[in-house]
Amino acid sequence: IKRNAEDVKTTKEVKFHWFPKKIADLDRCHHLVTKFDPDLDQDHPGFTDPAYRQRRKMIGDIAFRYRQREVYSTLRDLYTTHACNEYLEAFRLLERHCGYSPDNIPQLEDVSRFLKERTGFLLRPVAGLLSARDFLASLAFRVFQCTQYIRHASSPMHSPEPDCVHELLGHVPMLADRTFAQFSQNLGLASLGASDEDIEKLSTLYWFTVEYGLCKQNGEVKAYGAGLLSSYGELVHSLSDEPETREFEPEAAAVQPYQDQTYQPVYFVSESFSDAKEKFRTYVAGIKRPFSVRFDPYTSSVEVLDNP
Ligand code: HBI
Ligand code: FE
Repeated sequence: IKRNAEDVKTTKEVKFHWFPKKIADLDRCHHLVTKFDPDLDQDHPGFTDPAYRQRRKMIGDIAFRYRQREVYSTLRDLYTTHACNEYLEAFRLLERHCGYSPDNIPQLEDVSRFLKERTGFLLRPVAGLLSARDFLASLAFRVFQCTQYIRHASSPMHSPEPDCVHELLGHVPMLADRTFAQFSQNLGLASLGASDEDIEKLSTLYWFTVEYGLCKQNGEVKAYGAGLLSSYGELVHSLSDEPETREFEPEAAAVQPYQDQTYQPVYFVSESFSDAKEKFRTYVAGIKRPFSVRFDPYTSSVEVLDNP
C-alpha cells in the first residue's frame, strides 16, 4: 500500500502512523489492497469478464464518492455566517424538499423541478466547461448548463473545473431567487449575437457577479457568488480583511482582470440584487447590436426585433 509522507508523524524521537480520530477522518481511510482486484489479479474469476469489471468499477466509484460529505458539511457550517439571506432561504428548502444532505447527491431532475417552480430556471446536463458564448446563451432561456460529475476524490476541497459540488452548492440556491434569476437571464439575453469583445466583457461581468459577487445585507457584507459558496478557502478569504472590495459598477467589473488560478485580489459588492440588475440594464443599453431581442415566456423563445 502506498502511503503519503504526511501519514507518518514524528513526535520528538517517536515515529507513529496517522490514525483517524473522528468518523469523518475515515474519508482518508481509503487505501485499497489490490492483490485480489479483478482488474489486476489474473486468477480472479472475473478477470476475463469486462462487463463484470465495468460494473465493479461503477460500484467502486460510488464508494470513493462518499467523501462528498466532507465538502458538504464543511461548507454548510460556514453558510450561516457567510452566505446572503437569499441563498440561506433556498438552501433550507433544498435540504427539506430536494435531497440535499451530507450523504446524498440529489438528482438533477429533482433539483430542476424545484427551480422550475421557484423561478422557471431549468437545469440541463453538460459534459464539461462550455465556451462563454454557449454558456451565456443558455441563460437567455433560463436554462443553466450543469455538470454532473464530481471532483477527484484526492482533492475534495478544490476543483479546477466546474463539478456538481460547484453547481449544486454554488449556483442552484441563488437561481431560486427571482431577482437573481432575472439578472442571470438578462446577462444571457445581452450575449445573444454579441461581438467577441462584448462576450469577453459579459463573461467578466458574470465572473465578478454570479461567480464571485458579494452583496450588502443589514450593514454586513455577504457572499452570493457560486465560486465563493462552493470553495471553503475562498469564501473565508473573500470576507476577510485581505482582499480589496469595490462598489459594483458594471463598466469597471467588465474589464477588471481576474484570477482563475488563485483567490481573487478584488471583489465587487452590490447594494442589492435589484440594484445590480438596474445597473446592468443601463450597461446593456450601451452595447451595440444591429438588432434587439425579446424573450417570449409563453413559447420560451427569443424574438429578434430589427432596430429602426
Ligand atoms: N461552462 N459548464 C460550464 N459551467 C460554467 O459555470 C461555465 C461554463 N463556461 C463558461 C463560464 N462558466 C463562465 O466562466 C463565463 O465564461 C460565462
Ligand atoms: Fe460556475
